Amino acid sequence: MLRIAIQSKGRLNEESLTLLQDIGIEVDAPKRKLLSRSQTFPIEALYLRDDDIPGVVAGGTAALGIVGLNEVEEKGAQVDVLCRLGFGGCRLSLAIPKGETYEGPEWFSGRRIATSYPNILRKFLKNTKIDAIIEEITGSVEIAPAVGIADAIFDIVSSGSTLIANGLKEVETVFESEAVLIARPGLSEDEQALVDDLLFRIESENVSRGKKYLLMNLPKASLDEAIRILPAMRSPTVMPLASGDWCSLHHLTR
Ligand code: PRT
Ligand code: ZN
Repeated sequence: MLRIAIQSKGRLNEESLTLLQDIGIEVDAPKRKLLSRSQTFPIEALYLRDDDIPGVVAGGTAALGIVGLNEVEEKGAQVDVLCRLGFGGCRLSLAIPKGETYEGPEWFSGRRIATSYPNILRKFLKNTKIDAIIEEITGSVEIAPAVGIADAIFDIVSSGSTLIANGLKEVETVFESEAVLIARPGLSEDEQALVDDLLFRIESENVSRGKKYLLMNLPKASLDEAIRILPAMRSPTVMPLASGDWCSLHHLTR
């Protein structure tokens, strides 16, 4: 039996559950219980705050977790990132008041930067040899410059509209993130077999997501033309029909 840590509420919760559902794994939503065993796969979901997921997986309480790569990086957790999941896309960026002139990272020298991601920021400042002051705050980071807590911020950006609404502009993208599946290193043979099954299902789901199954019966004489016209139809499946000069063409397409 595998235990998988999932965000209990927040931006990744719904899509994490949808992903599991899409690959045939039903678990109860976190409203009812914080630990929910699936009836369709030997797995149980453990619902947690996203900040706790990397540590719980690294520490072995859960074999797997679904969490933003930003959290894995920030916590420096010793986990294996098995695959990117294609949702929860965002970036960690530096932003400054929109009226400021920006010519490069030297702008940040001696300035105060508010963030909930001090470790990723510290690494960036070290690599760019910038000496700035990190003001660690846990929420409402975007408001920090306006209220005088900091000169700039380092925070998650997705559409960018929160920055604009707070009179800020994005000047450096430091880290690109999305939801990832993580695993505790050194899984047992049985656990690894289940994880391989899960990864196979996720991969199949990714391949088919957003695609359509095309089925077309047509005269054999028109087959070459159909393959030429139809999008990305490199190698369709062609099956004979009872009527000898007709065939059936099947293909997965976008
Ligand atoms: O309660 P818990 O601790 O579990 O949740 P949380 O509040 O810490 O995290 P949550 O649910 O907000 O986000 C979970 C994860 O979603 C993050 O760690 C990221 O990996 C991912 N993600 C994707 C985002 C965003 N997009 C995002 N836009 N996390 C936060 N935001 C914030 C951003 O900071 C900004 O304040 O949303 C706001 C709007 O962004 P714009 O740029 O679209 O305006
Ligand atoms: Zn959190």
